[in-house]
Amino acid sequence: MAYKKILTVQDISCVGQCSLTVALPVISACGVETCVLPSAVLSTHTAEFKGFTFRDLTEDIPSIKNHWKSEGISFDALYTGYLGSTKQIDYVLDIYSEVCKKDSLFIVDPAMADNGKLYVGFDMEFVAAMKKLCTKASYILPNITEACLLTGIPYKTEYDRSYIQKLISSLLEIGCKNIILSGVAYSRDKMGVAVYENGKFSYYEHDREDRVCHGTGDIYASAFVGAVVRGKTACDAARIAADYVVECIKKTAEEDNHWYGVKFEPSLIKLIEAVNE
Ligand code: PXL
Repeated sequence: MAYKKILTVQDISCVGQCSLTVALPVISACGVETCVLPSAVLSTHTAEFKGFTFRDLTEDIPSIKNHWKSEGISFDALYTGYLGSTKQIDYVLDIYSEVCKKDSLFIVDPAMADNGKLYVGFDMEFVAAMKKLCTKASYILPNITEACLLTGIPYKTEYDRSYIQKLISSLLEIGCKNIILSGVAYSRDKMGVAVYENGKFSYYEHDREDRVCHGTGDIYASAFVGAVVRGKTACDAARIAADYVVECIKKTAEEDNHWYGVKFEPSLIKLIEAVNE
């Protein structure tokens, strides 16, 4: 197996089982060297915690990148998650052109919204910048809310296949390449992911867990990245990531008051097995 080195750029939420505290263990478990660039440090994530601290690290990014350049460091893949400002998006583009290899994969999770709403602290200017980033990526991993914001299509909670096709074709029209659209449910007891890769469309469906957990998007994206960097097709990586998230939600649901995140650690062994199959 070729040993791959990835760079992931996203925040550190010290408590909350999301962003870098998920990406680092999950991608490493997939057998991929995981280098990190923290976009900000927060005491917790911003969903439901009150009074969190936020240290923006935007101005550290250019000097970190320049040091890597002077050391001749480069990456086989770049994966971005939650970014703290529009300026960071421009800096990420510099990183991609200056310290990634020519054929590096570029995976963007446009982590900025869910359930029809932008996360605290984001606005439409940020959405416009994220749209630009998405058009440069090899793969994007939006949920339905994010796909709506990127395309201007109104958000719906009930829809049919033609709505999902429309979201995907609009993402292609704005210049996105390969699309992994998560949280696509055509019935009450099922959940799924719609994948568009190299002109082919597929849909992976699995049982829906009743429990809603914060942070499943980050776990999903990190497992997808680990699997795809290990050479799986987008379709297989999407299935592996979805099955892993279902396991993590089941573990989380064993306890009533684990409200701020997903217990992703106990099922890492299953992810490792799936990625190495
Ligand atoms: O899970 C996405 C995420 C990442 N980082 C921070 C967040 C969120 C979602 O709320 O607040 C800081």
